[in-house]
Amino acid sequence: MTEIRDLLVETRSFPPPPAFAAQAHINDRRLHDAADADFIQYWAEQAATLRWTKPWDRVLDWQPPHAQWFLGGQLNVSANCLDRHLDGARRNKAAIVWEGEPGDRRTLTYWELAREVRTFANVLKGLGVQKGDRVGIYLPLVPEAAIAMLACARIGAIHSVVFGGFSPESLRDRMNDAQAKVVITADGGYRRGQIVPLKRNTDKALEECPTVKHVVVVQRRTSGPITEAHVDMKEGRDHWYHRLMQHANDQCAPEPMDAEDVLFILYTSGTTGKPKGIVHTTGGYLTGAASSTKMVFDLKEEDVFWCTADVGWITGHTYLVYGPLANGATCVMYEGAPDWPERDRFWSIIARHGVTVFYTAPTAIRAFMKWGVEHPRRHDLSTLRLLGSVGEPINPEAWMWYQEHIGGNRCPVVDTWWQTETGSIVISPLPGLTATKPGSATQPLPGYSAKLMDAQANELTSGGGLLVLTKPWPSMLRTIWGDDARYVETYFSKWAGRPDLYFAGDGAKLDADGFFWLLGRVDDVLNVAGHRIGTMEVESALVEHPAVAEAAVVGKAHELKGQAVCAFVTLRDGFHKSSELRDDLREFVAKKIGALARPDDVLFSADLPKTRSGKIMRRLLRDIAEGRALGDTTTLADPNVVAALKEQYEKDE
Ligand code: 6R9
Repeated sequence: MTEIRDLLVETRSFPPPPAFAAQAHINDRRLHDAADADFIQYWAEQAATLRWTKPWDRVLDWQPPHAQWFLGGQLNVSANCLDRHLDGARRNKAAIVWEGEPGDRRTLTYWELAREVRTFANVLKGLGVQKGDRVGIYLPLVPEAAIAMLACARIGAIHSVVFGGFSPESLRDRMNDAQAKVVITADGGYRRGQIVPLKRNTDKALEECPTVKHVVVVQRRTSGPITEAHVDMKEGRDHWYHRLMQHANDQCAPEPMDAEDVLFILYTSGTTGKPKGIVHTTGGYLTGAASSTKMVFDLKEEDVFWCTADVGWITGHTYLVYGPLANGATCVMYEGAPDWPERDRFWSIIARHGVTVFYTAPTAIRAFMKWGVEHPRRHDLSTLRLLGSVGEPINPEAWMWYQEHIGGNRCPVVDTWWQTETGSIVISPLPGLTATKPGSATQPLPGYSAKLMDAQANELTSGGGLLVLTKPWPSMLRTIWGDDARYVETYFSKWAGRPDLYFAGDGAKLDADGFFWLLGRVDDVLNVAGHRIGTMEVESALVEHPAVAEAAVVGKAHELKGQAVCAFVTLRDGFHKSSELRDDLREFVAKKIGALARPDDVLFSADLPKTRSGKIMRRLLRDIAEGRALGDTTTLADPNVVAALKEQYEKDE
């Protein structure tokens, strides 16, 4: 069990500002009461806010651990996110307000976005993409990322977005697992003034992706195209996006999709080296995305919503694309880093576009705190009315800073707990109703039953335990792509004989008001700057290096990133520790997985602490990495190993 933080120190509570509550969509408990009385009926009402082309026959079919929602119903996600808004005044409303890192800008109205999506849908059809085929998306955060996702949805193709910061090998593995037919990429993207060579990475990945037949390349133009120098177009396989778009028809009727047809696969880290392809379907996912966006962000017609996540993560899927567009909102999209060209970039974006609702991650908030209040102070942030946080537990002091210096003490702060697997927000304040406490995600949204349990499936009403969802929900993952046994094993086998209990992998505490305080992962998954990284993934990368015999990776508390990757390695005979080798190993991991997995520390050791059955004791390695007194070492095969390691670590620091 994760260590239990002392909560008694945190007694601050902030009721919704009366003016906010008065105008909020939700300011009483009626929806909670309705959901508690009949959660099936509640979800049916939420789903009914979408446009269905055929009504469902049955709301829920629950054969634990497999759920199907809105069976028999048909709808199309792109029609819900676009066509629905084209009849009235919304057709001329900005759907996406985009800024590139170098300062280039583009705004797409709903009308324009819909037309781009239909045209690109025809481009995909022209490349032979059919309903059910998988399409990889490996793009910088440009409007074409949303266009590509929605175009797939329009024709019933399944998209799998891969974060542009991932390596060629990560892309290769995901495309092979998904058996993708087409990959959509760009010549490059911008990050901290540098060009990310996405097409070159794609070329490298595709050397070993036999199923991929076509590549569509978006030209990322700024003052001049990135292109020529960076891009090698392979005849017959590679096509420029803008050329294909010139020749494609702009009419494309939305494919009627069954509620349970797959909408997308998104890969996420787990406790083994192989990422899991999380499968989300059409009707349930959109129901969760649309309803939670409206409730949690109190979304109104005139809002300007900015979710800072990249589309490569679930937060970008649900709260940058599908949730806001299903609600007909205006979304801000920004390609680059928060400190480029200066540390006030985010605040200048908020002022420039009049952002009203802002959703970001604790790791960013901690960096803003460190950079100082002079940066936000230089800008007019008075349009903001609501702030959100997601990705990891937010430290109470970061929460307070966010509320005061960004929200001007007038904006409620919603700390939203959820996962790639849950598809949409599960535990969060409702900003017009819930009295927030800094550091607590508060309580489940209506229709969700989050509980705390011990290892024997006893429900706990206070103290620390494991976070469990005891009832199915529409936007839940349906399976792991190609590996249903792993789905059952990972999420529904924690408690023997209880395949109905979803194990989230997080530890939590409940306070006297029944509020949840998330404590972090209880499995071998790290959370580095809000990104999930499996310790096994990093270990597997390390042992591929010729110098490495064995590797153990643990997380180490980090001021800005929450956790940093810390690697312990033993070397093969003939190799010796050196600072060059340490740097080489750090870069090796960055190249294999992506820069976000680069270890902060690499410690060379003659041996790793193991139990008598041969399991590496990561708990002890964590103690060492975080400079704590060693916990219980009695189960170790050789207690001297860990003592020597600790001494060495302290010397190296
Ligand atoms: C949405 C997202 C999921 C894991 C999750 C938990 C952590 C996310 C959190 C939070 C505390 C919050 N997490 N939000 N922990 N408070 N508000 O981040 O999805 O990338 O799949 O990560 O992130 O540990 O299990 P994903």
